[in-house]
Amino acid sequence: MTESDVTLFDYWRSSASYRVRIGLNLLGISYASEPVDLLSGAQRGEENLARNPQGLVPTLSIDGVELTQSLAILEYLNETRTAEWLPADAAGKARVRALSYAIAMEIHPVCNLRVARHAAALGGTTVEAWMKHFITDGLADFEAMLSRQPDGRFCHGDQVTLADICLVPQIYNARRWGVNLGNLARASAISARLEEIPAFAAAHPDRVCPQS
Ligand SMILES: N[C@@H](CCC(=O)N[C@@H](CS)C(=O)NCC(=O)O)C(=O)O
Repeated sequence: MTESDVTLFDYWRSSASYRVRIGLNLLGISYASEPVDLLSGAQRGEENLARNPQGLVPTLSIDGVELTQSLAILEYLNETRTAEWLPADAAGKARVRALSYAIAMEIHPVCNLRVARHAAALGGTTVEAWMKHFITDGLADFEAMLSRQPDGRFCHGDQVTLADICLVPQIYNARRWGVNLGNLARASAISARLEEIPAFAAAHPDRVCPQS
């Protein structure tokens, strides 16, 4: 599918941006990438605040609108394109959303770099120890949620869903912070399968990292 005027304002290492890159790739939507350099604080600059009042990435400009919040963006794409990232049945939909939220609304906000840096500045922890602690706990909960349903190729059966789009960036982050994934048999196996899908592989931070 060729679409014109699609721009993703993102940062290569941002897991919320990584989710949206996966979604766009899965749909075959080609887009221009406009990096917002989180290290230099560009997210709090006037230009980014005008498109993303929370001073965050990602923002997706598509169909003449500017969308923020990665899950809202993915749900928009799911509704306006043929994505089928949510099962048709209400219970399945609720389960996929619950798995997605367990990552995007439980692990991610606590492990945002600014939160971890603030905690470390208050004393008694380091950024690395903070990340390891909350990612380990959060992924253990995720594994327990997965194990309540029969095994499938992916998080919910054999079709890629929103939960899978959340899982892969979270596993990337876990590796980045040296989290032991040894107890996450199902999540690790699912992530390994997903990482082989070209749309997921092409969204990997190392593949989109701007060359200096
Ligand atoms: N819930 C938001 C989270 C967005 C978010 O936290 N983005 C991070 C990068 S992953 C960010 O922009 N951080 C910049 C900062 O904290 O200053 C979403 O899913 O889009």
